[in-house]
Amino acid sequence: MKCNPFIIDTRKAEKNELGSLSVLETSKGLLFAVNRVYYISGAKKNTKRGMHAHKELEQIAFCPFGAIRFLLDDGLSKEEIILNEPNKGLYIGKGIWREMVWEEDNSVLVVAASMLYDENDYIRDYGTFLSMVKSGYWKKE
Ligand code: T46
Repeated sequence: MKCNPFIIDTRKAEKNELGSLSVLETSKGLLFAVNRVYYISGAKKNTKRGMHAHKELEQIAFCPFGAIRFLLDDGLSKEEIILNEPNKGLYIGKGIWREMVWEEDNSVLVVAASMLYDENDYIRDYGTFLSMVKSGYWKKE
């Protein structure tokens, strides 16, 4: 079953003049076993990325520096979420079409992912995504 995206608050283990240390641990906010971490840096304001959904992949996205707007679409309804706080994560499960827009130069996107990179898990055509939603692809579990 797919699940709508939602914000996860990381635990602040430290906040003082040395900075802020935020953490997610297994069974305390980290919702799946992490098999891959990737990050995107050096993107300019108004950069657009994403434009795809995943068949099975679950992810938690963080923006520890800057601001990134997520356009999220489950095929029936759409929502926008801005990540701009280092202590917030955004859970994005399977079957969610996502687009990301860089709101500030050099905003950093860090992602913890449940699976290794697999191009076969991507749905990069919006029409195909909508057909899969309509056919109940994510309801058959
Ligand atoms: C997602 C959003 C939030 C790899 O070789 N290994 C990897 O782990 C990843 C993530 C990408 N790549 C290659 C595949 C493409 O040739 O890097 C290139 C750019 O990937 P893509 O166009 O999919 O990047 P984004 O920013 O559109 O999407 C990425 C993730 O791919 C995707 O899973 O949910 O960030």
